[in-house]
Parts: sequence; C-alpha cells; structure tokens
Amino acid sequence: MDSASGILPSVDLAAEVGRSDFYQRAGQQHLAPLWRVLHGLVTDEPVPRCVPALWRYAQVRPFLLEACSLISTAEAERRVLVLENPGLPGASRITQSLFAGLQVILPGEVAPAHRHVASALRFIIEGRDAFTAVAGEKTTMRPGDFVITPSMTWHDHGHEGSGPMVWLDGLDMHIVNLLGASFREGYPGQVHPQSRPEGAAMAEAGCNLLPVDQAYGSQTSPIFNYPYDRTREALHRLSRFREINAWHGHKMRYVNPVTGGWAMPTMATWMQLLPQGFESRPYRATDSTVFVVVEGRGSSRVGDRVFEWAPHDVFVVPSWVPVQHSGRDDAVLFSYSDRAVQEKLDLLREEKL
Ligand code: 1HN
Repeated sequence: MDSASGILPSVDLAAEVGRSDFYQRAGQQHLAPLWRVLHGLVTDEPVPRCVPALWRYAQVRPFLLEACSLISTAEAERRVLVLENPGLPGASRITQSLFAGLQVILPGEVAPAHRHVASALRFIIEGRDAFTAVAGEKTTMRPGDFVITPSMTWHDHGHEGSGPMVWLDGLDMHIVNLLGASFREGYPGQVHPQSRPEGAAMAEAGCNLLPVDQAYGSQTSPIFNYPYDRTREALHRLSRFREINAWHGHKMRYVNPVTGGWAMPTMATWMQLLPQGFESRPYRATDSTVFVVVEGRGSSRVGDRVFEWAPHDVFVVPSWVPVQHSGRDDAVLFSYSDRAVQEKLDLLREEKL
C-alpha cells in the first residue's frame, strides 16, 4: 500500500499543499508526519501483498531441467528456482514472511556444506537416492518426506542415484532478516564429516521414546526426516475411524516429540488427506500458507480464484483469504506457514466459516 492511500480520512487534502514546506524541512531532520501514513501502518484487517497463486509442476519442471543444462550445482551453490509470489516480484518471497524454491540436483553433484541462522525445510517432490547431511548425519530423501535443517547446523546435499532429484526448500530468512539476526558460514571443505550413522536421530527420537541421558536445548525437533510412508499410513488409518474435520479433512501437524509443539520454531507444517469427493468448508487464518500437492487431484477455491491441482503443484493462500479444498481422488496436501511465530507472539487469528 502506498502512503497516500493510508492518509487519515480527516486530513484535508487542500490544506496538505500548505504543509508541503513543513514536510520537506521536517524530512531533512529525519522527521515524518504519522498522520500521512497511519492507516497504512495499522490496517483494519490484513492487507496482504501476497496474492493467491499456483505453480503447475508440468510447467515448472522443464525450467528446472533447463537450469541443469545452464548451471552446475558447484557454480550455483544451490540450484534453486525461487517461487516468487506475483504480488511480491523480486522479493524472493512466496508469502510476506516465507521463502519457497524448487531445488534440483543431478547424480554426482554435491551442494557444498554451509550453515546459517535461517531454518530450512525440504519437502521432497521427485527422485530417489539423494541425501542431505545435517549436523553430521545423513538422511536419504524420498518423495513426500519432510526434512528439517535446523538453525545454524552444517548441511550439504549429494546425489548417488540416477535422474534429477527435486525438492521444495522453505526458509524463514525473511523473518530472520526482519529482526536483523542473520549469520552464515561456508564450511572449509565440500562436505561436513559424518559423525553419526544414518537413522541415529530416528532411533533416538522417532519411536515415541527419548534417551534418558539427553538434554534438548533447541526448539527444533531432533527428528530431521519425517518419512512419507509413515505419515501416509497414519492418515489413511485414521481416516477409517475418525470423524472428518469439516474445514481441514484429515489433517495432522508435524510435532517435535520433545515439546509437543511444532517441529520447527518458526514454520508450522502439516499433512492432510482429502478423501475422494470431500469438500471442505471455507476457512481463513492470518498465516499465509504454502501448499504442495503430494497425491491426487482436486481443486481449491482461494478467495475468488479456483486452482485445479495435480501432484507436485504448489499453491499459496494469503493471510485472511478464505480457502476451500475439494479432493477429486483421495488427495494429500503438505503445507507450511509462519503460524509457529504468530502463535508465540499471540497474533494468530482464524475463522471457520
Ligand atoms: C539454502 O541454504 C538451501 O541449503 C536452499 O539447500 C535454498 C535459499 C535461500 C538461502 C539459502 C540449501 C536456500 C538456501
């Protein structure tokens, strides 16, 4: 919103002309009149610059493959095409607060080790036998897996299989940058040494048990790969006995087993099953949300737009815009938002319509 549209209705526009000299002299002293911007700063309700948008994977995939022929992972560091919200061009944002991009890695490539304050999630779209190593432990990534890179942990990615591997990267760096809290470091070598066997985190924290002699200081889940086969099994099992939620279908949140809270301190994550023929009632909340289609076809009404989606498509629902989903087949949607932050700050509002 520009400052002019935020002018108090009571401000006399003709009188503003006579004040221009004052505004100009005040500006030189780094002083500005609040009355010209007040209603743009504190709006009656959310005024998201983020707009509803859909990226069809069938249209995006050729660009990912073309990028592979134009630049190596070695040169790019991370070969990622940013999903830019059409309402926020050039800002590397899919919502006002969050980043999304599609990363592609080819067999034999290494995305070198680095670490940063920003937390990252990976949601695996396509391919097999690529891995990410986080804080000295490797995990092999499969389609539908939800993988976490906690703040300031060393991470590198590699690919030992065949064919391109694609995942969605979701990051919170815009929140980190808003707060002026960003640090980043490159590791001196290509890959960080492995200090734990693959599966260590799952054995320690992924079986409804925790080691008695372990203290957990971080707010991020010690499980860093939530594999899709287990998530899918849970959703389908509970759909056979649980009453369906009218606004969400069968929707589960990913949890940190240590705290019971969200798996990540900034980004909330979910997986939901929309059974064939189910149509959700309209829902809105203040957390703009990114959805990734995992399985099935269906459609979502987002405000006055209707998105027909298929597997691997990505769409975004802006803050306070009503959304209504319907599954044509049994459809599964992954989603993430900044709800974890909004809840901590007592900002979250939702409405079941
Ligand atoms: C990053 O470190 C990764 O580690 C992916 O794979 C995407 C986007 C912006 C900034 C850092 C990665 C990123 C990123």
